[in-house]
Parts: sequence; structure tokens; C-alpha cells
Amino acid sequence: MQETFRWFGVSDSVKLSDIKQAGATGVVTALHHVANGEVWEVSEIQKVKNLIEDAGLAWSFIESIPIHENIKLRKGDYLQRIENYKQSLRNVAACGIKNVCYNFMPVLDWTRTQLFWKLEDGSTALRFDKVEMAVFEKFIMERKGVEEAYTSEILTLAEQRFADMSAEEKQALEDNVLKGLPGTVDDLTIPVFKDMIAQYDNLSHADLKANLSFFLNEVIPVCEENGIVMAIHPDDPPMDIMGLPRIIKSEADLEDLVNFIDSPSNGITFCTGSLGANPDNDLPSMIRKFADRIHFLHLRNVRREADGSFYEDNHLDGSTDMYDVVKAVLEIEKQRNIHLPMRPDHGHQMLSDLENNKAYAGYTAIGRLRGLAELRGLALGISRSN
Ligand code: DNO
Repeated sequence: MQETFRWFGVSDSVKLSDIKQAGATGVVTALHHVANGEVWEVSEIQKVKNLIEDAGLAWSFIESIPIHENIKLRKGDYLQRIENYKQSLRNVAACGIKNVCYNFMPVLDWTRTQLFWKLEDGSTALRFDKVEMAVFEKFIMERKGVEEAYTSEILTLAEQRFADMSAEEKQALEDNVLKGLPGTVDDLTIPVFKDMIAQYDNLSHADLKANLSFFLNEVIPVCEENGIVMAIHPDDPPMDIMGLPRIIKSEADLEDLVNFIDSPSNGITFCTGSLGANPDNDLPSMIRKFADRIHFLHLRNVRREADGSFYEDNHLDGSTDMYDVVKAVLEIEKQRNIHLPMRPDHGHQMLSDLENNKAYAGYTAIGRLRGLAELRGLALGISRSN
């Protein structure tokens, strides 16, 4: 595996020099200041690339060139937005970057209810709590149809939880759920959010899949011409939330994806955290199955709870057997004679990160350093004993 670290640009409290000291050789970043749907200009891409290379690192993967909502909805100016996307692809290729991550989640990207949830050892983790999510949907956003999405048990607990919450706790929950992607533009407000969600009212899973297929059939030929691989990030969490269709959650979904257009450029970001939150996903077997289409790895471990809640555990703990995962990864790397870019995804807030809490939630320096070091050791141990 090629070891990489995510970096949110010059405003990130984790510096390129920190990434270098963590022992990573690659950086994963994006033009976070460019609005979604606009063209990435060569001069802007080159500026970021120079910063990374001056620090003795390589820009391994773009995460992400985001997809404009109109493309997901196939409405309004979506054809122009797709043309913009193609131009951004040509421009990144012109700068020598050939790896592009993206996702097709409606409205929201990843979603958590707690960003700094205290663990027994005093460190903090990201958490998705099913009851809190129900509180958000039913009482904060007052979503119609919420009753169909939860069991009566969860709804009763949500009612009790909401009654016990202080105004600050309610606000914190709202902020956590609506938080924009780190390093990007504004966080959402409830009215704006509701309007955005309403646009998906009549869009089924099959419709959204058709829109993804349409998009891929437009952009993958451009990727092929320019030697680019695209790698879709799975939905996080891997379930429908807030009545929105989520379409990249399981083995069957990934199978549909690879069939939308049969090209090595139409690939996958294998995120063990997102896919691992769905207990039906057999991760090592999926890695072997989609061996040729996996271009990027996000390694992290969630601990699943009985009601569908989960939190992010240490990289080698949690519900996923990371030994089996890394073993499968090393196998496919050998078959393909390739080192796949991997980033230790998320990390706890721990040690000095707790005192100097400026890093984006999940993207602390020390927590990810711990994750990277553990994964590096695991990979070395497996490869040496084979
Ligand atoms: C969360 C990330 C995601 C990911 C995007 C990719 O920490 O893994 O936000 O970057 O979904 O497009």
C-alpha cells in the first residue's frame, strides 16, 4: 500500500510537515475553495501541487471533485455541470494527477450525530447514534414520513431523549448533522436543508442509479482518454437517511456500479468504515471480488451496535477484522502488481490533539498517526510472514 494522509489545504491545522513526519509519502486533497460544479483551473491545481511537492510529498489522490446536485437530480443546468466536470478532469490530468475520488450521496456527504464522543480512555471518536438521528429527523427537522423509517422502540427512545435535551444539546445535534464537509463552504441551515431534500421527493433508488449511470457514461470516456481512474466513495452511513435514497451501500450496489460502464476507469474507493457499518457486507470477499476496480483504500474500523448505531473504534479494533482486510488487499496488490494508495481514515482526538483542538473532526494528527502506524505494522507483518 502507498501510505497517504488527507490534507485540507493551507488552513488545515495538520501541516504537510506533520504528514511527512507521520511517514506517509502521499497527500490526498482537493481544491476546497472552488465551488461545487465549477471548473478546476490548471493554475489553481498547479499551485496546490507545488505546495505538496515542495514538502517532499506527492499528490496521490484527489478527494474529491464533488458532483453538483443538479447532476444527481439530472435537472436544470446538469449538462453544463457535466461539461465543467469533464474540463476539470482534463485539467487535473494535464497537471499529472490521474486519481479522482467522488461520491454520489444526495445533499449530504458523511453524517454523524456526535463528532467528539468521549471514549473510556479519554480520547474522542465520531459516532452515529440511531436514537439521536431519530431525534433530529422527528423533532428538529420535523420530517414527514419519519415514522416509517424507525422502529417504534427507537421512536419512543427518541421522544424521551428529546425531552431530556437542553437547548445547547439540541443545537449541537443540529450542527453535527448539518456540518459541511471539512474545509469546504458553508454548513447548512434547516430551511435550506429541507428545500434541498424536497427536490429528491420523487426520486427512487433506481432513478438515482440511472442518473449515476448517465453521468459515468459521459465522463468515463474522458477519463480513458486522459488515463484517469475515478473511484466512487460508498455512502456513509450505508443506509437511507432522512428519506434520501442512498445507492452505494452493498456488494449488489457495487456490482451495479461496475456494470454501468465496463471500464477500469470506473472504479471504487474501498472504504472499510462506510461499508463496514453494514453487517451484511463481507469486506475481504468484496475486496477479492472487485479486485480490478479498487483504486483507493480508506481503512478504518467501526464498532457496530445492535440498534444500528456505531462509533469509530481504533483502526485494529471494532467490528471489522482488519487482519483479514489487509490480507485481502495485499493479495490483490500482488495479483495486479500495484501499490494502492491508502489513507488511515479518521482517527481519535487524543494526546495533544485534545489540548489543541483545531483539527477537523476525525482528521486529527495523532489519532490518524496511530492508525497509520498500526496499519503499516500489520501490513509489514502479513507480507513478511507470507
Ligand atoms: C469522510 C470522507 C468523505 C469522502 C467523500 C468522498 O471523512 O471519507 O467525506 O471524502 O465522501 O467524496
